[in-house]
Amino acid sequence: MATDADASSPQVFSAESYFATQPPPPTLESDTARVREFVQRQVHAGSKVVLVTSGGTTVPLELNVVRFLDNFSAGTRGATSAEYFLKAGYAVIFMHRQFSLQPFSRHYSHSTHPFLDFLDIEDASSAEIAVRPGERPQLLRVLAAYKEVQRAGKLLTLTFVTVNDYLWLLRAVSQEMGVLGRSGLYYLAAAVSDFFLPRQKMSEHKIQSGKGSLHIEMDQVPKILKPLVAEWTREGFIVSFKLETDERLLVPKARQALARYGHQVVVGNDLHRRKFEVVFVSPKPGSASRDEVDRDYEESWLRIDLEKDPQKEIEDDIVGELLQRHERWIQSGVTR
Ligand code: 9Z3
Repeated sequence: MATDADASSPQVFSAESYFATQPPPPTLESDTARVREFVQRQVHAGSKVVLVTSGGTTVPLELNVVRFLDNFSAGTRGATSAEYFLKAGYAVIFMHRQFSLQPFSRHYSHSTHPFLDFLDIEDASSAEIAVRPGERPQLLRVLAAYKEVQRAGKLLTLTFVTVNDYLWLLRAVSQEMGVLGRSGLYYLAAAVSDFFLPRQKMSEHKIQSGKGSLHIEMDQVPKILKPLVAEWTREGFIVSFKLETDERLLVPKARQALARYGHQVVVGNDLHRRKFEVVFVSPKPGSASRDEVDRDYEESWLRIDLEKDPQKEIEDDIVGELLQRHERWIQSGVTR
């Protein structure tokens, strides 16, 4: 086991050795205090709480970071799902990559629906600006839902950028959510890097060109679901996402994740089909002991027809399905 990362040897980081050697983000303490306060308030209100993680993570290559690795995720799945959870009455901890999409404001993102395009200047001298009539019904719907969520204090937003920020924050949030017991739901839709460069191996300054090529050996990010399920939040209902580009791998990889970590659901999605098709993979009822490696699994596919209904968002149905499963989980009172 790696206990102390040095500059040369390849490391196999367990979660434990990771947190012992990689530094926490500076905002961790204040973020944790906000989460604690939010969770307490929801416990008093008797609300169910979902943690939604969303967006990609970066992997910096230098300490004075000029370059980093990133991935494609815009945070659509997470931001959209958060809205449906809020609509269903859940309190939402929305943990997202800085500048990725957010609930409500996502409807007016700069690329899909820039807000300057639906405003008119009525009278420049008195700064009178009006929303175009055709845009009003949707804006009213989005704005009303947003204001209501703000009024009720049901949405807490946390930000990460690097995979290191993400890991520290996920640990802190899930530990704080432990008090929720079975009312806590984890919806882990962020696209998390599998590889990272430990601090001890990073060059301090900008990597110089001139050698003709660049070789970087990265270490594997520890499998964070393992301690999440087994230690940090033992009663929560945990849904992880599995992304593949070869659809044939989705179900086997999802089963493998369930066998390894013993959580409740893996939602599998193919990169190119994720807007209209996902698969839910879970242990068969009755084989739910989380310690058994040999459980039976079942899968169910969810598909929507975007040609028939272009406005439909698959997250509506993903969340709908998970609400039912979470409720059954609460009712079953299974202790793990
Ligand atoms: C997902 O699979 C999400 O559904 C997407 C959403 C990232 C595809 P967008 O942000 O995309 O709406 O554009 N997230 C999980 C991906 C992931 O990193 N999963 C890990 C893995 O596959 C396990 S936690 O190993």
